[in-house]
Amino acid sequence: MEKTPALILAPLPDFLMQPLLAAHVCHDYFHAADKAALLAQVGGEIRAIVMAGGSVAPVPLLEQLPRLEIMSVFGVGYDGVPVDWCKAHGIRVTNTPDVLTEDVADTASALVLMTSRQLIAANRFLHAGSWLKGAFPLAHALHGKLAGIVGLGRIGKAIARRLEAHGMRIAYHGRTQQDVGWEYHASLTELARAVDYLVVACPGGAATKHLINAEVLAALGSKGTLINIARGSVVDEGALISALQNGTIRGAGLDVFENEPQVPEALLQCANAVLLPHLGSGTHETRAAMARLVVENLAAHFSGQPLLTPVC
Ligand code: 8YV
Repeated sequence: MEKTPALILAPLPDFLMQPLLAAHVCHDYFHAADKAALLAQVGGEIRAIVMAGGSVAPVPLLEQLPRLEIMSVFGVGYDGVPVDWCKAHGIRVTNTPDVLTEDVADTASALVLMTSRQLIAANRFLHAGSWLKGAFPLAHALHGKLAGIVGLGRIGKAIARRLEAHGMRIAYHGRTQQDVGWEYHASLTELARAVDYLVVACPGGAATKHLINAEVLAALGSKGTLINIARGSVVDEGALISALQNGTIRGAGLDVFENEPQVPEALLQCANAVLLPHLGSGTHETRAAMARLVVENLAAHFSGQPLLTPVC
């Protein structure tokens, strides 16, 4: 079968690039020194785009790809894809749901544990030889505490189940109340006021940009901790830094940032923040399953079969 031309918008791992190269003529837009020249040269041929969860495909770029048929996202979050524009132009979009749910939920519950029990600081304390001089300070228990999930989708529910196993009570906020046993808060600020841990698990994009703002952080309060495994865009990072610096909130556990991989120096300096380099889905097993979905969705499309995990 003839290889279809594809545009690669993100740095992708080898185990994904190999099968992509076997089926497509891949043009590396991400690493191209002269992106405009690359588009001028091959834009007219491109029939597929492959991108990551955090990457963005702006409309002006897509407008230069008149033969584009499908965009395959190596990630569950497709906030970087202009989905309405794709629908209007008959362009299919796929993502990688479900296969990463458990790993991302593990990361969220690890951040809850690391922030509550001060595990990162405790590790540093021991490596520094400080145990010989005295005991590590007491931390905070999880059992009996209230966790508020923002966005009770598949990942949000998997996080809630894990936190229940730690003896926590669960509440949630989202657009609609769901048929679950957990307490619903129609107001995000009220949820923040009620909980000890506010865990962000909603999609990114314009609809949720800076949902967690100064007002929500003030409501979370000095005994509250913010956890974010969703998208950096959901949290007003400037307001979060101020809240961490001033003790408006007790701490934060973050896997995602507004401008990755750039993390503001002021945030790096916050001792009350546990920071991870967007590794929520970063296991061999899950990334391999995600890569398979990317490749199989493209193969299904170009052989006229139904898509495995369509967004539209
Ligand atoms: C990945 C993600 O880190 O699924 C998502 O939306 O952001 C992550 O799982 C990313 O897509 C892989 O580069």
